Amino acid sequence: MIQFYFHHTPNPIKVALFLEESGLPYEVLPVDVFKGEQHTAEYRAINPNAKVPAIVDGSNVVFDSNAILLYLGEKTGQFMGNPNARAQLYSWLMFVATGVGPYSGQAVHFQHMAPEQLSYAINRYRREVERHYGILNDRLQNQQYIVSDEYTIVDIAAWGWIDRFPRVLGENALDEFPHLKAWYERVNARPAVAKARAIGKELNFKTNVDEETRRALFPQNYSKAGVHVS
Ligand SMILES: N[C@@H](CCC(=O)N[C@@H](CS)C(=O)NCC(=O)O)C(=O)O
Repeated sequence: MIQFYFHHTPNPIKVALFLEESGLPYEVLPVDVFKGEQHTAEYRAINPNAKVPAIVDGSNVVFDSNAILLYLGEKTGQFMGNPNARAQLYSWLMFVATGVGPYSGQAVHFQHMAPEQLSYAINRYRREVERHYGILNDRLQNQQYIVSDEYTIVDIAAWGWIDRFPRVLGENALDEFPHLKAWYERVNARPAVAKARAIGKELNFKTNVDEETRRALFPQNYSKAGVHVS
């Protein structure tokens, strides 16, 4: 049984989708990142980066959503696409892992979480996300999924963040990217998406952003350079 360290945020939901797609048995272990549970010594022994998701699969501990998707894809042989397209799968997975994900996260941060509206930062991250969306839109013009016509872990990884497009770029953002929008609707129609979305609905995660939450999510804003404050 896989232990799945979860919070209802974009990176864990990718892993939720894989687990639901694959049918692997798992149990959900909530980590309330708004309360700072990611910083406990027990959790940092599992994920030294103090973020969700992470999984424990027997003696294997895996952190980072994209590493987990690769690990589970290789473990099960599912959603890895055609072996002849492996170079493309790695390339697009890293494009999502290092581009779409972190830039979307920073766009959300500077628009919705930062104490000041810094137009340079907001513009920088929004424009980059728009550029990434444009690259995916072009890629999807003539094929159903990101690597090829086959649904893979790259679609699962991208879906976790594209699902947050209203908060990242605004309610109508996908209208400018019709092929990406069609892909998003195609992935959303998969039964596993509804199941992944339902995970943790019964969990009472903290939702309000107060001083405790700001300290939990942005500890570097409260520490001296190079000094960790837990
Ligand atoms: N590269 C990591 C990023 C993980 C990440 O940023 N997770 C967020 C939730 S989506 C988190 O744990 N936030 C709490 C925090 O930063 O303290 C991954 O893909 O797993």
